[in-house]
Amino acid sequence: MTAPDYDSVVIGAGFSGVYMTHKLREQGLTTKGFEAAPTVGGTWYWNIYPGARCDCISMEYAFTFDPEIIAEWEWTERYPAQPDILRYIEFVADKLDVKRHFSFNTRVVSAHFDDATGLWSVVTDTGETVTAKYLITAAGCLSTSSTPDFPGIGSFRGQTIHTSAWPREGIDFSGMRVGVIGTGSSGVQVIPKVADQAEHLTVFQRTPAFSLDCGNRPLTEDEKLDFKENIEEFKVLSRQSGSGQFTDTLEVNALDHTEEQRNAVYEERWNRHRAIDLIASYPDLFTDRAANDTIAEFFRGKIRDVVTDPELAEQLSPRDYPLGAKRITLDTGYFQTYNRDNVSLVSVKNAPIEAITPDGIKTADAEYALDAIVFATGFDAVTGPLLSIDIRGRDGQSLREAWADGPVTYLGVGVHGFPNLFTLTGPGSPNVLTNVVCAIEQHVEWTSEAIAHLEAVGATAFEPRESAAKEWTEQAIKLADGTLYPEGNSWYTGANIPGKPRVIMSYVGGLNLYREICDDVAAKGYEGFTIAT
Ligand code: NA7
Repeated sequence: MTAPDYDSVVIGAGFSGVYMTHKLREQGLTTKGFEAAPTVGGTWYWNIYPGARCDCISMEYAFTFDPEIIAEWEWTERYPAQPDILRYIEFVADKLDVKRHFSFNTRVVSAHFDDATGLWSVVTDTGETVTAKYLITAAGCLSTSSTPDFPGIGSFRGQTIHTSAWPREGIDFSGMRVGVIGTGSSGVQVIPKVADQAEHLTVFQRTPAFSLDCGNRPLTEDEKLDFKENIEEFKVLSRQSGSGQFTDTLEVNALDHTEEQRNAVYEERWNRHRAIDLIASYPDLFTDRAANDTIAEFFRGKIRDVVTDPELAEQLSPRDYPLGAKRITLDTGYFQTYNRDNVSLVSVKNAPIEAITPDGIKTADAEYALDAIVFATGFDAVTGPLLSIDIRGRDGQSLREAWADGPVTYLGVGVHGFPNLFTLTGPGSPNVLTNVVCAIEQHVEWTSEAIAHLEAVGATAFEPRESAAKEWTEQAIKLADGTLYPEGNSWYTGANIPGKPRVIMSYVGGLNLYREICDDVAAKGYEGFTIAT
């Protein structure tokens, strides 16, 4: 075998790339990392729009593998804001001393498997080419932004900004007429902040959000101490949970409770300010639409409590998809924003945006003059970051062609025909349907153990059997079909990107079960994979 430049290449320096690089080095492998940004952080480097905040509780959105990191880092708020998370990843990367393995400001443009040498050849936009035995994508799930291809988009005379590409020097909207397109997590967070500054804000809403007041607040000293003292118990509980966030579910179905009982349950959980506690209240909430309607109506009631104009409250109320089929957003004063005199809502569901004009936005029934447009229009999630790289496996087969009808993976981490490729948080793994940091820890640890095994047995190539990948993917789709996910036009199913195959992007069976399956596969000598020596 020709000697590679490195044992492994890692693409991306977010949570997964940082931890993966550390693990590989720990096991004595040479590793080269590439990262498009000037430093670590990944998604949390780019998403600096005002109000950007995680929707997992800070202590849960953190690594658990290193006692020193746990002991030395202190979160300040219950829900961490973007600057805190970026500081955290910087802290972890410095602590593990992994930055020196990365070339920053460097984007990988292609990665081709060479059948003759059995190595990956990785080319960057800075003209660098390196070879490696293992290719590990740590490219994130929400790192390829999506801006709809509105006619005339380039003609607008004012400023256009996507939430994930916010200027680092910030923007002052004072005195401006601003339009925000999109009311997903990013829109719901940025809208109150823009409203605080702009002369007038017009929100263009296609689908209303189920949003939960996150009740953010500083952490108490007791909470911080409790977490550190009970970290082992915390780890066990979060690993036992399907979502990487411990919660409790009643042992009775929602429809077996009276309306009064249900509302008491929902109210108590609403006040916990944690989305998982609400959606997991009853076992049937996400499998039975009638059960789901009960909690959806509870959320709509919360909107009516806040929004003073009943007509506006109704316009802001989601009605045509189940709660949870699109991400439940966490907000700070989102619905209150619509009580302001300088904010108006335009529903573009029935009168869609037809064009961007030099002066603003034209919908099917009106024109809106604007000085700036914010696109809170989301991401080509999960597969987008992988398919934006020209990845080619055996016989020159491209990943884009292989996934033309939707991604096919084994365990979300391996792709048939792409030897020695590991796709961290890839499609078909629990990725974004769990606390992603927990999912990352599990994927990185499983991958590093797999690589250790391959090195120990002197393997040259490791890849899933075609049948195993097909079966896994079919099962993942079947599992999702038993839930309400397919009923939401969301990025969970690729439905937000025109032309993207509509298929669930994640394994919905829970991180706990998924972990067991992965461990079992490993224990059985990597059942479902072929190992060539
Ligand atoms: P999302 O959740 O995909 O939200 C995008 C929003 O943009 C959503 O409200 C879309 O409406 C809207 N959108 C997209 N295209 C259009 C067009 N053409 N016209 C009008 N409105 C449009 O992305 P986010 O960035 O908010 O959140 C992504 C994840 O990041 C989030 O879930 C967290 O995990 C972090 P639609 O719902 O498609 O009708």
